[in-house]
Amino acid sequence: MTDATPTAPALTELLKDAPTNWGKWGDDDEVGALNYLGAEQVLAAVRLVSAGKVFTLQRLIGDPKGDPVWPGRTPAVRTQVLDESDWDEGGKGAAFPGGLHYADDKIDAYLQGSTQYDALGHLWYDGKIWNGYDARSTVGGLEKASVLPIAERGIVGRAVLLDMARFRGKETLDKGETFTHEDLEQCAAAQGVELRKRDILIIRTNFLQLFHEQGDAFYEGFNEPGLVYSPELVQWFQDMEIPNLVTDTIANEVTYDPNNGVALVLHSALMRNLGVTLTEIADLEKLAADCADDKRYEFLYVAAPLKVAKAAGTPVNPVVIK
Ligand code: UVW
Repeated sequence: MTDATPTAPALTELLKDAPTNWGKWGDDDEVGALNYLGAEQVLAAVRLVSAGKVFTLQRLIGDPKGDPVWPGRTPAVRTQVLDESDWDEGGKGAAFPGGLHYADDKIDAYLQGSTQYDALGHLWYDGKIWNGYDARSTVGGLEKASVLPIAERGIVGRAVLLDMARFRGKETLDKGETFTHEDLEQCAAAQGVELRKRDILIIRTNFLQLFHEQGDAFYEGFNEPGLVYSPELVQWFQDMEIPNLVTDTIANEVTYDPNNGVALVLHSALMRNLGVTLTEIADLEKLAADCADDKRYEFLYVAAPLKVAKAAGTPVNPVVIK
């Protein structure tokens, strides 16, 4: 994947005055803005549960219709290692006392190849990752700000769904379509939900529906829709103390900023600089349909990313409870 605009400014220049939270939670912090989610936030979120409705937000791994991944990554491959045929005559199935047979399988997958949490050290510029750690600490596996401390902590809080596709009256947002924090506020107002400090933001674009509809053409001129960088938007995330941004796109934001051509500016401004955790490729369709139905866009959100040592990201099946 190449930069769409050769004249795009360097991130060091674009973000030279941007806020950071480096050091805010100590010199050894590895979970960033998740520090905003304390016992008070957990208890307030639990009190939102009233209907007993449960939604899981992970996309299917090994979807027969294909798994959408970031260009250059490959979808997961699941391999059957053992099944009943291994106990056919001459098969490799072991003869267990009592006659036990079993099935085994394995998976070869990008840790960022499905619904996932990014580690805060997943992406950087200027030789420094989250909290100012040296980017050389990523060599051979993340020694600092890997996804493990995030997985060990878990994520629980009040989340709000912002259904940008429905708000704009569209089945899906378009390639490269952008929106701002002001659009998020207008969407929340139209949905009748209050955005509060320390909310987990879940944004629906339904863009990945086009992956299934368009086949290979989906990747031509790849440019996902999403939030677009501005200093005001970054300040809004900072003032709102947003701990976690969850989207149904592969990379959480418009891929190429239409104002300057820079790729994934918000990964740098929000994740590297503010420590906001990013959750990508969520499946929001059932949840969004239910919210449109019961008009309740706030709920308890719980996520337990897998614990993988030194990893830059890890799969997750977040759970929403209304
Ligand atoms: C990149 O940052 C390249 O990928 P993602 O955040 O989508 O895993």
